[in-house]
This record gives sequence, structure tokens and C-alpha cells, in this order.
Amino acid sequence: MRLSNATWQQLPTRVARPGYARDEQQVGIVHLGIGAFHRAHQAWYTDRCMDAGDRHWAIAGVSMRSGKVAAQLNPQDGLYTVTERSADAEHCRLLGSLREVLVAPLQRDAVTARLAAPGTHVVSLTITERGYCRKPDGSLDSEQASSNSAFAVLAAGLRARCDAGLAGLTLLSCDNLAHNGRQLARLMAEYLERHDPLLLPWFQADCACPSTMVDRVVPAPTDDDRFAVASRLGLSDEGAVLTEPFCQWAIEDRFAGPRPRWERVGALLVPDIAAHEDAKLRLLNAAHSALAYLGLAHGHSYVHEAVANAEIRRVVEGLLAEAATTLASAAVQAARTYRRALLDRFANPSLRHRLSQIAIDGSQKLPQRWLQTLALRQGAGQASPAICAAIAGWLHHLLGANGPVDDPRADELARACRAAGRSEMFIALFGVNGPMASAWHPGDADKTVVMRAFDGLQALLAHRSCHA
Ligand code: CS2
Repeated sequence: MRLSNATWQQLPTRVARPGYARDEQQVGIVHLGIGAFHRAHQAWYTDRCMDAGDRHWAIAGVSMRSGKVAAQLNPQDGLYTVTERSADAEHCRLLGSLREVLVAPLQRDAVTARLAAPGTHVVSLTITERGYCRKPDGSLDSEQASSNSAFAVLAAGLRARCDAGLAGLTLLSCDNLAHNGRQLARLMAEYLERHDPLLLPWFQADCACPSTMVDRVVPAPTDDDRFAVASRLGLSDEGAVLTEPFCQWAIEDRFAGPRPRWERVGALLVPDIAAHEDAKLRLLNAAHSALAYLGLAHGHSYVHEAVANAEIRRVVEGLLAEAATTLASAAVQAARTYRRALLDRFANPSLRHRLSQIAIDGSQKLPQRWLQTLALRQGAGQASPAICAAIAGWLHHLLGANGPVDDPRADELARACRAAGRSEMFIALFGVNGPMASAWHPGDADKTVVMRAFDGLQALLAHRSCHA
């Protein structure tokens, strides 16, 4: 039997559940990109917030591409469970905050109507780095953005609100970009300038795009996970999400209108989130990407396996030490505690977080994870050998060592590498006119470190293929 309004009372009593009347809650939030991360993070805070007494913050989730999540959750009336797993304990909660899932490409009008409903105040987004449709120079790629992007969806909703004389919205980016709110505001403005210039002044005056830092490791759920959850719950839950106990959310407190009091349930509402964001991107996400590329090169599948490999762990510890020097001094103490906890979080064996999930879209992730740190350290006259070793892992990945590469720029970048040849490919990509050029200007010493590590990985690959 499947989890739904009609069956949830049959869940074992140890499963925590909402204490509020779900049916009486109006939708207050529309969420674009309703994947596992949102369900275990923002929806989890919002559910507990309503449990603590806030009202009318039910979430209408929107899938930006396929109907998969809608098929998992709509037959369950939006109900699903979140299971927190540590090495030796498990804690499960039934969430009631999700009302429905709409599929943007199939239900455009319904999505616009939700965005334009008077009760909607916040639109949150987890559309991944790729979803922001940025060109390499950071500006909006209007061709990409014009077909079924978050910008197109938002523009229709904002236009309908403005025409109806309704208040503006808060657009809350929850993706791992530097200054995610600021980037969203700028890209949205670029989109409107082109597609609806008359709406731009209203957007800029009546809407707000606070920045946020989100943190929780949420592996993409597998059939095995769903099977394990069903056998523990006695009900099948196609929308089940597994995650770690750790959860953090820092939000710049700059909203256009009402918002849930997420601070009641542990979120940090602060005037400026830059220190949190820098620490998260340059420590956790940077280490994650290093684990992904080096771990796959060593034949591992999961984060906990890669972090247990002494050679990779040395690089990751080096990378964390390098990144830590770039954090604002006021944040150093908090970052030290955060950094100490990271290796334990990565070592959690029960999460089974796939390296291949993290390896996706490297070209979109590395600028804020590695290149910023490299540039800052270069400015301070410091070399960054550990991050350079991680770059070698990415080049190895880009050239197909771990199988097909899931990255919108994969072909273009691999072509540039091949055209340049082994000895020049690193500078061809990261040098001044390269497709990955940034404020970091790598020199010969960096090249030597990267290429030595790259050759080591190639030798490892040859060795592994001989012994396969
Ligand atoms: C990961 C993140 O897939 C990835 O690139 O680094 O999703 C990471 O798990 C989250 O940001 C953790 O908060």
C-alpha cells in the first residue's frame, strides 16, 4: 500500500509527523526545481515551521523538466518521508508541507496561476548551477533562457501579478552559486530587459532576491533506498528522501513581503550571508568536487569510500587548509568548527552519496568552488598545490576517463584540450583566453603541479585497465 492522505495514520508511531491541519494551509511558497534536495531542506524547515505555529506556507512544487517527481508525489497527496541517517542511527519524519507538484513544460498556465495567486509570497529555487543559463562571462545566455527556463516561468508569473495589481514576490535562490540572490536578480533583469522591458521597473522596485546558503547532503534516492524505506514503514513511499542529520540554512533577511519564521526552527536570518556562503562553497563544495574527480579516478563510487583513501584524503585536507586562508577573519572560528565536522560528514557510510552525482556539471561548479580560492591565494602570493591536484582530477574526468561526461560544456572543453595537446591543455583551458579563464592566472609552477598529478592519474587508469 502507498503513503497518502488515506493511509499515513498507519505509519509506525516512531515516525514524527506534522501536528498542523494540512488541508487548512494555503499555498504561500512556489518552489522551482522540486528535487530531493528541496524536499530534505527548505520543505523540511517549512514543515517544522508550520508545526511550530506558522500558517499558510504550504508549497506548490514545480518540476522544470520531467513529470517524474509529479508521478511520485501527487498520488501521495504530496506526502513523503525524510530519513536522516548517521553511521549508527536513523530518524524518520513525515512531511506535510508539499501540496502538489506541477510540471512546468506541461502545465505552464497552472504554474503562472500559482505564482500570481495573492497568497503566494515566496518563490524558492533549486534549479542547479546549470539552470541559471549563464554564459562563460556570467551574463544571461538568452537563447538557453528563452526555452522553458526558470526565467521564462518567473517572467510570466510576475507579469500576471503586476497586471493584477498584486504585491511583488521574494525570489529565493537556494543553489550553490556565489551571491546567488544577486546573480538571480541580475539575470532576471537581463531576461526582462529582452522579453518584457516594461515589467523591469516593477520587478526591481517590488521584488527582492535575498542570497542564501543551503547545506545538507542529499544523495539522489535510488530504488534500493525506496525499498528499504518501504520495508521499515510498512507503506511504500515513492517520494522518500534520505539525508544526513546535519542541516544548515543562512538567509539574507531582505524579503519583499511576508515569510515563514524559519528562524524558529534553526535557520539563520542575517543581514549578510557572505561569510557562510564563502565557507560552504570553498570548503564543503570544493572538497566534494575534489573527492568526486579523484575518487572516480581511483575507482571509488561513493564519497565515504573516497575520503577513506589516504592519498585522496591528503589532497582534500590540503584543499581545506588552502581554502580556509581565504575566509574573512571574523568567520575563521566558525569555519574551523565547520571544517572539522566536514570529514566526519563525508565519512558517513550509511548515506551512500555517489561521486558521479557530484561530478556532474563541473564547468558550472568549479569557478565558485576552486577558482575563486586560487585567485585569492594567488593575490596573496600563495601557491595552491592541493587544488591544482584536484584540477588534474577534473581534466582526467573531462577527457572521458570515468565514462561519458555530464556537463553542458563537455564537448567544447574536451575539444579545446585535445586541440592543445597534453603539454598545453591546462593553460589552454585556464589561461587568459581559455574557456575556463577566471581571475586566477595560472603560471608554469601551477602547470607543473597539475600535469604531474594528471600523469599520475593517467598511469593509475592504465594500471586499473590492465588489472580489470
Ligand atoms: C554537491 C552538493 O552535488 C554537488 O555538487 O557538492 O549538492 C552538496 O551535497 C550540497 O551542496 C551539500 O550542502
